[in-house]
Amino acid sequence: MHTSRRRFMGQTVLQAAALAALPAFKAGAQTLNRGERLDPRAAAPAASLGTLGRVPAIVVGSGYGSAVAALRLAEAGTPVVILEMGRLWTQAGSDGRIFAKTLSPDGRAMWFKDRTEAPLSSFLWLDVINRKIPRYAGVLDRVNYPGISVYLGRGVGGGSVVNGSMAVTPRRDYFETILPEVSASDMYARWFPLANRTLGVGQVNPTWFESARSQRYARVARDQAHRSGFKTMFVPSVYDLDYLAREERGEVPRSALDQEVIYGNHHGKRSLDKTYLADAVATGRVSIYCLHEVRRIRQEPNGDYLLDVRQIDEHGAVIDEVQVSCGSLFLGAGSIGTSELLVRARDSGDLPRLPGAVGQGWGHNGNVMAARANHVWHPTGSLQSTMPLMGIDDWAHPTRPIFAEITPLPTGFENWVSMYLGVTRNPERASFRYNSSTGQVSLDWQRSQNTPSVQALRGLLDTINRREATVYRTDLFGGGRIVADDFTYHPLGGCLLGQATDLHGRVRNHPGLYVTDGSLIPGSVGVNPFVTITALAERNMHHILGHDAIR
Ligand code: FAE
Repeated sequence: MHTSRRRFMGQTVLQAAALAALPAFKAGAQTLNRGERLDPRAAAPAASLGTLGRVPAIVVGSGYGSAVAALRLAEAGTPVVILEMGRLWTQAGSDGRIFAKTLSPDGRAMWFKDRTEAPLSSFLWLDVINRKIPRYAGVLDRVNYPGISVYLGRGVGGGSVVNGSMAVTPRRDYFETILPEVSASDMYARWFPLANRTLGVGQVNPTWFESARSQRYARVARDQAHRSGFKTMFVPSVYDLDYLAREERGEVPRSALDQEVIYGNHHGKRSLDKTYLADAVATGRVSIYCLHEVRRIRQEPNGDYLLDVRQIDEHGAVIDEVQVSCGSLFLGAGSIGTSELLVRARDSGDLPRLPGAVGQGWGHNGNVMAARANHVWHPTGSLQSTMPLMGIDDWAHPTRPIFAEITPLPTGFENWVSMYLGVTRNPERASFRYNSSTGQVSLDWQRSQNTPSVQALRGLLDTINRREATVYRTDLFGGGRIVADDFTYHPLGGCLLGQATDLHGRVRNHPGLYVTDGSLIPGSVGVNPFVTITALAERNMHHILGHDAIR
């Protein structure tokens, strides 16, 4: 990818910000250095949030939707304040590492948990995966609702810091089904290409793929899929695939080949702090306040939005509670974060005119996982890249459409496992509900709503198992289960485009209030969602900046 000079400057500023103002993590220590807020001098004139009073534009969160909003606002000349509840992940702790080790995690791994909560809970039924950790503002969160758990990234860059880099543009016919009022011609001619370019999406070299040691697991599962009559495709990625090849040749420090992914990558990953956010910061108009959580949104008589913001240190101690107001408020806190903020605002009476559609239409993109045990003559390799590059495409199936990515199980030793993340077409939806006695917002998804997804993945893998005379692994997901249907990586919806908002993310009845993240997408996109979230945000921001006054 061509790294522009401006982007390089932005990346340097984000690095410098960390060195200047962020807490260091002390490896092995139960108590870590006391944190300070990210000094906004790194990106713009210094001022603590509480002294700002009123600003023109605030962006909540720093994931895909937020990063697009911040960049395009700043390019249009508007000073932007980003409020992000997580840390900036660019500074190494005393052990020389920015992120925790995957197999021996510490507090950096998870957002204020006493123990890690990894997607795989055991291996050979042994409780060897999750570890006790100190409570800390770590990079991965697992929000546990009664019927489903949702994995989220916490920190500057949101989900981009922890995700698997799979950067897939959805099938056009399915996109037209889920968002019929959005011009697919514009999306596919303009906004998807722009998103792919700015995110730095790349394609694997097929010749390298066929010979790479770290891709054996993918080739084994691909060949089995073909023998059962299924089609496969390469999965585009924002991981630097040249870097991956160099990792394999031993020329550079390993990251994808060092089991790194859900707790952060030290190298190779084009997370948003290296792309959109670096570009945004390089404009000189963007200030990022991290460890600042927006807790309440109200509207003032003059139409401005007033935010209650809690600043914490990285151990969770409250440093400050401040208020800041703005004329234009862009919510990019993700499907869960934005839906929670708006449902609470409406049902607590802070923003009572928010539409009834706020909090509706949530889905998990049909996410389910399962694994198969291969015969000894089909080893999957002791070296596995954490960044999936191959998927089984059975979306054309008449009754159980599925796109199943072949995912690694990088234990560092031969395990003969083929694992799959299924994205399925599940029509079930759920709603967010406010509990006035606790002030909490919950999600009413029921486990039984996963049935279409489980059936789709079973349909695919039962076929492969029959052909290969193999069986499922039942030792990985807890309780002897074949299919992991208790968590998702892809929360979508809650503030649907065209329902809770107009067709460009303007919240109904609330001039100056916008939604710019995955909560706009109605529960399903048929592939991994971040390219769609980014492209839709680009489209919406272009329209908004052309029509609305940002005051
Ligand atoms: P998101 O990226 O979640 O950003 C929201 C940000 O807002 C976060 O940084 C929050 O900390 C912050 N925030 C939330 N509430 C507040 C508040 N009240 N105040 C201040 N800040 C707040 O939102 N997708 C793919 O396309 N390909 C993949 O390979 C892939 N793998 C994944 C693997 C994992 C482990 C996970 C967790 C997700 C994965 N995803 C993947 C999903 C993808 O990361 C996700 O769809 C996007 O990150 C969602 O983007 P948003 O802009 O909606």
